Amino acid sequence: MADSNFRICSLSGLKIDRAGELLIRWNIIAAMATLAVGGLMAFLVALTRWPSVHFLGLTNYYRFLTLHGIDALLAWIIFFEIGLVHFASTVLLGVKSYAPKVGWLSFALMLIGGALINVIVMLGKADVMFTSYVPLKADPLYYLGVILFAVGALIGFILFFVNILLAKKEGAYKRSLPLGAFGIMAASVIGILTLLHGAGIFIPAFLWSANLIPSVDPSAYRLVFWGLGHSSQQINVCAMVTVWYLTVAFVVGGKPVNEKLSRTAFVLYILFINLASEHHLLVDPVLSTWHKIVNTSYMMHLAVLASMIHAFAIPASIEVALRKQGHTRGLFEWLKKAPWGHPAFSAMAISILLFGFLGGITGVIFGTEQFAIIRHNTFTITGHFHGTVVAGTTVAFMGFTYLIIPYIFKRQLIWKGFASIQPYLYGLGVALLSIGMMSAGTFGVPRRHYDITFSGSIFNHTFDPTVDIFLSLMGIGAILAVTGGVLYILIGFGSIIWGKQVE
Ligand code: HEM
Ligand SMILES: [Cu+2]
Repeated sequence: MADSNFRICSLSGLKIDRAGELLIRWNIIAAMATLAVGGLMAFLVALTRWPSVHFLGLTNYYRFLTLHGIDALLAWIIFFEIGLVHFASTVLLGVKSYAPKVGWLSFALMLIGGALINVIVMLGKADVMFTSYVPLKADPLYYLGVILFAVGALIGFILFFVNILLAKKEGAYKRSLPLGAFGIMAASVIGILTLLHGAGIFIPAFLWSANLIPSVDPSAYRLVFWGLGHSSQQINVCAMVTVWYLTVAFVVGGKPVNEKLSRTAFVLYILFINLASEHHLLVDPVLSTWHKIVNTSYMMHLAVLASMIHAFAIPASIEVALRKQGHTRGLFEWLKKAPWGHPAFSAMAISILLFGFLGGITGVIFGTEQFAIIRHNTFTITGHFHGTVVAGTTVAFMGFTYLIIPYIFKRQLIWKGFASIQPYLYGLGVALLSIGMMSAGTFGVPRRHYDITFSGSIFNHTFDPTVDIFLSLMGIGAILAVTGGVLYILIGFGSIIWGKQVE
């Protein structure tokens, strides 16, 4: 292996392999492109849910909602995570990418699968939303697209293990992986389990839609689907928490205060999260109460414990690092002197705060059987997961993009002023969006319904007028968040194309 393929990054000191670097770049580029599409769809859907605007008609609403779920939740997040897989298993360890061709195969399958899904949905052949619950039926090519995308991602996660094992043989690390790579390892373990569930359910659905098998049992579909749908949220949490640790390390030089504890917390995610997937099925009459309670009232709390550990460990490591830099006056000088204008740092802090308060706490509440019964399928749940996967994961990934554009793309950020306000703008927008949705849901406003004023439907009653205030709050939040999202896309692509070259 020729060492000439490596370069040393002048900003971070990282030893970067050319082949690994290209894989990271293209996965991040694909992630940003799909977020742009997902964000546009979000805007149209949000304007429709805002009764005073009520933008789209029935068909387009469901079509664009399907695409929003697919592009934002599946494509943006997973492309970014595969970028992180390459980053953690090559750059963080200072080794080369051992099988770049396999990395490109994974990328190509994800790209083809993702494009296929987008085309089929836009053609109106799959208005089934990202959950595609049977017996809703889409064109076979839709399921094929999901399968191709999932197989690509599966190969990407498997490649992580190939890389770290060969790196160990080469002596890149001694006993255990550095924490950043350990977190992505946890994400990859969950990723592989998750995607196997995906195959377990999308292959039968594909065969059924191609008329090769007569039916798929709806309750079996729902159970196995959430083995994919929920567990993949834990890939997101692992990746997000890892990004928090990496950001603290790169921006303020912070080290975890108790590395063993942080590692244990990642292991808790692996052990318990899949079991906690049943919160999606708490109102499902098919499963027994015993089963549901063991999963969501016991297993879930062990996964939540892990998040609590990280939520205390990371701010503590920031405090220790900043105090070491001399910010020791009083209790909070370190907090005041933190680099709030650095978009990677502020995004990380906003992500921790909003994930904790909007996503985490609400998740524990609505994941208990009694509350799930009241809130299931209301807008409250949509508010909850925009608190986790948008205010948490998406904000963290946006911050990480700003961090690695200079390291990996060798470009300086353009529009530094806009970049430093972008996380605040997006975070504020998503917070209002999430709070507006959750509050409206409290009054019974359903999710996935394009017109709650529509009489003659099952909602043939008038909602409490307060609902209008909350849905307007959501709409205003959506406008702010979309503005922040557009800024992210412009700064991201603009920097990659026009940013000043880093030595
Ligand atoms: C500008 C940012 C965003 C806005 C304004 C927004 C807005 C919305 C709205 C209004 C809905 C409609 C729900 C309904 O009618 O039931 C929705 C659904 C959803 N959003 Fe977002 N969203 C944003 C970003 C994201 C991101 C980044 C993700 C994923 C990482 C995401 C994931 C989802 C999912 C999974 C659904 C559910 C789709 C379904 O029920 O089938 N959103 N969003
Ligand atoms: Cu879940």
